[in-house]
Amino acid sequence: KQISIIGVPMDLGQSRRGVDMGPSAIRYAGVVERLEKLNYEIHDMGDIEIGRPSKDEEVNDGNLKYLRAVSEASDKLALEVNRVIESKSFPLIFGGDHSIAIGTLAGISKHYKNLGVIWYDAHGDLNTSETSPSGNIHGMPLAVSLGIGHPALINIAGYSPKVRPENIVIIGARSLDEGERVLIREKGIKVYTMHEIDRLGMTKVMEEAVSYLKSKTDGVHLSLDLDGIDPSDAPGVGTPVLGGISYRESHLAMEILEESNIITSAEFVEVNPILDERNKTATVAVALMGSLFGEKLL
Ligand code: DIR
Ligand code: MN
Ligand code: MN
Ligand code: MN
Repeated sequence: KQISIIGVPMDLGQSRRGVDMGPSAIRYAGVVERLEKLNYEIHDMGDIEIGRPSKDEEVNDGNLKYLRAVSEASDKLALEVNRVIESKSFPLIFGGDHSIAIGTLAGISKHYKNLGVIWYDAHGDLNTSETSPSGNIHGMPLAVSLGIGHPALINIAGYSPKVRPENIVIIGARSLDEGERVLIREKGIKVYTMHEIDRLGMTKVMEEAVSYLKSKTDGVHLSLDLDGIDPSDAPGVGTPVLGGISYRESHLAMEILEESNIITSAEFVEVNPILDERNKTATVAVALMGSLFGEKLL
C-alpha cells in the first residue's frame, strides 16, 4: 500500500495570503508518521514549484485573477499526479487554495472511464468568470472540471471535461452564488447542503453518497476544502462560513468512506496557517486523513 504526497503551495486562486504554507503546516502536524502507523509506504514528493506572477498580471482575461500562474501550476500538478497514478501509488495532494483541484483532476481523470468526485466544501466552486463575484479561481475548479470556463483552465492535460455532472456529490454546501445554483439545477448535480446533513444525519448522507457513486464510477476523488468544516473546528481558512460540518461528523464521514473502499485519490485544501490557531486546522486535516486511511481504535 503506497501513498504519494504532493504539496501545492498555491495562494493565487484567492485573496488571503498564507495558504501557500498549507503543505508545510500539514506536514508539521505529523501526517507522514500518522499514515506510516497504518502500514502505508509514504513517498513525500515535496512541493510543486509555483511561479510568482509579475506585478501587472493580477487581473487578466477579465474576471480571472492570476489566470496564467494558476494555469501553469495546474499543468505541472497534472503531470505529477499522472506520474503517481502510473506508479500505482495513491495520490494525496495538499493545498494550497482550491484552484489546485483543476490540476489534480486533470492528472487523475484520464485514468478512469467514469471518475466520481466528492466535493466536501462550504461552497460549490462552480463559478465562471461571468458568475464569479470575486474573480478568484478557487471558486471555479468544479465548473472548470465540468468543462465550463476559460480554455486555459478547462484544457489542462489536453482534454475536457474531466468529470460528468452525474458523478459529482457536493457535501456541506452553505454558501452558493446565484450562478452556481443555476448550474446545479441545470446539470442535476447532487448536493447535500447543511440542511440535509442536519435533517438526515451524516451517516445517512454518506451512505447515500457512496451508493450513488459506487455503482456508476470506477474511481472516486475526494476534494476536501477545510472550510467545509465549521470555523470553530477549522478556523485557519480564508473564507470561513458559520454553521458548518463538525469535527465529529467529518471524522465519521471519513470512516464511512474508508469502509466503502471507493476513494482512489484525495486532496486537502485551503489550510492557511497564518489565519489559524496553533495549527489547529492542519491538525484536523491530518486527523481526518487518519480516519480516511483506516485508523480504528479497536
Ligand atoms: C465564492 C467563494 N463563491 C467565490 N468561494 C470559495 O469567490 O467564488 N470556495 N471560497 O471555496
Ligand atoms: Mn473550495
Ligand atoms: Mn470553500
Ligand atoms: Mn474514529
